Amino acid sequence: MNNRIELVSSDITTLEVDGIVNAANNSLLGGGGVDGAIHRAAGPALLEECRKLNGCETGEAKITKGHNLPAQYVIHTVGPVWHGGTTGEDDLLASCYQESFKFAREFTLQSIAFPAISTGVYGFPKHRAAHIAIRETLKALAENKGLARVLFVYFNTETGIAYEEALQEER
Ligand code: AR6
Repeated sequence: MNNRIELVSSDITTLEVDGIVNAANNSLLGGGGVDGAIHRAAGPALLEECRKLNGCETGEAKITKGHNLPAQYVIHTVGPVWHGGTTGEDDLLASCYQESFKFAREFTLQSIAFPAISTGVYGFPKHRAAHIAIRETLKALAENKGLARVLFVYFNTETGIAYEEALQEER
């Protein structure tokens, strides 16, 4: 299954995949980080579509079209803010991946790219988050044979190393 997982150093908005995942906030109306980059690249029609979604709970996900992005769809998920790990952060982050993979199956996506959800402004420790991401992905890949490629996109070296280590350890 590991040969269906790719680690990519890139700007997620440039990827030609069926779906990209956005690390959004509860309003779904844009923000900084990867969320801001996705809204800039997709154009104002993405924000218009997001306005109709009435926000999103932490740990859940909603889907929109990709608009001006090369990706056909954007799955918006809201990761937990890190509060030290005792307020359900691990389960909420796992849920972000599970809910995103549900859309991947429902929309028969063959390729999906994830940013390192919650590990930027929201402060989730990178290694811990990478383990959760890889673990949930291995489960999803076992259940969804139509999903050919799962890309983990990293924007800093530390995140890339965290994914590599998690892949070695979870395999
Ligand atoms: N492509 C790929 N990864 C990126 C990109 C990009 N273009 N830009 C940033 N990253 P963050 P969070 C990486 O803070 O922690 C927003 O304001 C970044 O280096 O974007 O879930 C939302 O509206 C980091 O590794 O997301 C929320 O309010 C990772 O993406 C809040 O931030 C996630 O960092 C969500 O915080």
